[in-house]
Amino acid sequence: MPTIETVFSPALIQHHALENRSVVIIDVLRATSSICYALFEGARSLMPVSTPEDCLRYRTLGCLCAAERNGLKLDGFDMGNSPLEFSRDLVQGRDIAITTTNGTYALLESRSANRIFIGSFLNLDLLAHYLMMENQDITLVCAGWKNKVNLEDSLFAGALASKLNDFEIRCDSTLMAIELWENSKDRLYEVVDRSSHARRFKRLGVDDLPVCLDLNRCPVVPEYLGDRIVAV
Ligand code: 3SL
Repeated sequence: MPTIETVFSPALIQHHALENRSVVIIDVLRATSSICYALFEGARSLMPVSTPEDCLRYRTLGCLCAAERNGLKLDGFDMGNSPLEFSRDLVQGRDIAITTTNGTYALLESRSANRIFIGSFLNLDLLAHYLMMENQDITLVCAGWKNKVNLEDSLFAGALASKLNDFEIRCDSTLMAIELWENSKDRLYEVVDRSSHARRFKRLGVDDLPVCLDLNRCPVVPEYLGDRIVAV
């Protein structure tokens, strides 16, 4: 029976062996939601990179460049990190270099994994179905906020884990995530709206909770292959 583990923060990755496992990167608000949205809207690929400087280098290759730090779009980039910025008319057929505060960081920190997938509420059911078919050991990596645990990524880890019935749960963090999900799933918006990142959004005038919590809006399975994320 394959196993499932949950890592609540990128700071904890060092305590987990990711080799021979599939990883799901989770940054509900908003990087992994934006990646699912962009691929569903027809983007060809997304290249996660560490720094805004690295990101801009891709412009000479004809890529769109997306950069966010501390919740804000950086000046001089085509888009920040709101899913709604990745509209079909802008992204269809395009490659997009992207750097974000936590989501792309968590992904790049997980590169020792055998395979890396992208999870969000936008692709929950299809991703769960795909992972069941693949039947590999899985580690759910929550991006959190600057190495701190956050509510929305932990919730999503619980939502996904609760659908993976054929997996053996080996760690308390997965049990905790499932408990959280079971206690919150009937009032998802209300629970996430109390999170620190939702409060940060309110301060910044960002209104992306509705799109990021829109269950199964974007049925895609994004996988990081080589240096880019594509829909498989
Ligand atoms: O940290 C990240 O990767 C972002 O998702 C943060 S934000 O939602 O764009 O503020």
